[in-house]
Amino acid sequence: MAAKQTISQLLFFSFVLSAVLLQISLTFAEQLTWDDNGYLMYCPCMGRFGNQADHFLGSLAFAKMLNRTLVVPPWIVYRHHAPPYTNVHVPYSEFFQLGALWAFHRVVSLEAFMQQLAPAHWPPGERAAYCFEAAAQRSPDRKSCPMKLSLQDGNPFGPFWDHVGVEFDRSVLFSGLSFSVYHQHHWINRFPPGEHPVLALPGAPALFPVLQEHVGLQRYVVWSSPLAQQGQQHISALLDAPYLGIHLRIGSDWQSACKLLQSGDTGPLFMASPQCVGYDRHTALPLTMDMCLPGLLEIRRALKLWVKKTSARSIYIATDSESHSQEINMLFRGKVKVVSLQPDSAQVDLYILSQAAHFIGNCVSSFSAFVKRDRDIHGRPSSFFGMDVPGKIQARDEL
Ligand code: GFB
Repeated sequence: MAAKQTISQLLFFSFVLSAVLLQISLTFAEQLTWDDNGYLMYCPCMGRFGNQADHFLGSLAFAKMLNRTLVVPPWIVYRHHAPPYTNVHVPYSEFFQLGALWAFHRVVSLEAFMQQLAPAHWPPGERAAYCFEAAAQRSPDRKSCPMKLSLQDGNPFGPFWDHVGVEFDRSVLFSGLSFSVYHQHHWINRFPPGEHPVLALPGAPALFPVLQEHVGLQRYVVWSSPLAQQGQQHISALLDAPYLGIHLRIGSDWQSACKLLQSGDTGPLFMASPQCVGYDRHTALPLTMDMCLPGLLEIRRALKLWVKKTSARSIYIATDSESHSQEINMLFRGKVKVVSLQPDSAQVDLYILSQAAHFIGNCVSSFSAFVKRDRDIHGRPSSFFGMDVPGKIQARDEL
């Protein structure tokens, strides 16, 4: 009888709690009011997750610099190898907490903006696209921003704006501006929010790789609870602590990219490499082939070193290609548990790597760079293949 009463009390409390939470979320949704300081909107149309994340940090800084609310885009996930065999637009909040960004600057998700604000404040007929004059040269009339480009090469631009039902009505071209703080006042004077409420850009207003002064913004990119829960479940079920996390970026596209390094066509600053060689071209450490495309010899060497140093009991392998689990298993003769989940969602790999006792990443990969930044924020150590002691890069947050 008493147990029955406790259960019904629990059910009642959980019902009340759900009602309160629902009310809070409805109130929050209703509270979305127009920001007279204007909005900044862009398509994360370059590269995959790591590239998009680098661009996101720069765009967040740019929105703050212009004092405009950032319209946070969904992540573009390219699912061309598996169902649904097309681009998937994943809301920011599926992977990370939108609310955590507020500690730095005002944000709204693109989805909420379109649902709640656009109908009254950015209706069809009043949607201007903004781009560099040089970019407009790519459009047939050379006067329009190539927001969707042509049907043949329109991916991911067309599908992105189509996904939120946006057609652009006119274009505003500019030149002689950059996204750096040097042009802050030029932007503000050229585009006052009263006349230009929504600055919609074809790409991120940011550089790749992320600038050194924006690396620290990673602290506002906080895992969503469902994603973290999912990752934690895998960690508890599969891995014995302490575990080592490694990122093997060795697939065919990467092999082609690293060939450029081998042929001497790049300097040490190549894609995400400033994260380990330094940001200054003049003082950058050398970038070796082992750092870009580690062979089995280097993978074995680094693993032996770090398993010993950290007394690791498991190794988690995240990879875009083969995991080399068998070879790694043989190396430790079964004394260290070797796990490679190869999950459907790359973010599960990122999360598991972010929680490891030690992480060995790929210096040139922005996928690894995301993990490294996340770990730095939490004081967790990382190294790279081909570089056991990374150059000291200060994660400055000067904003
Ligand atoms: O993240 P990303 O920009 O990093 O692109 P890079 C690599 C993508 O490959 C990831 C998959 O977003 C994932 O979808 N991937 C790579 C992985 N490593 C792993 C892994 O360990 N686990 C899982 N689950 N997936 C750049 C690209 O890649 O490489 C550029 O963004 C270009 O477009 C260049 O292709 C050559 O910086 O490594």
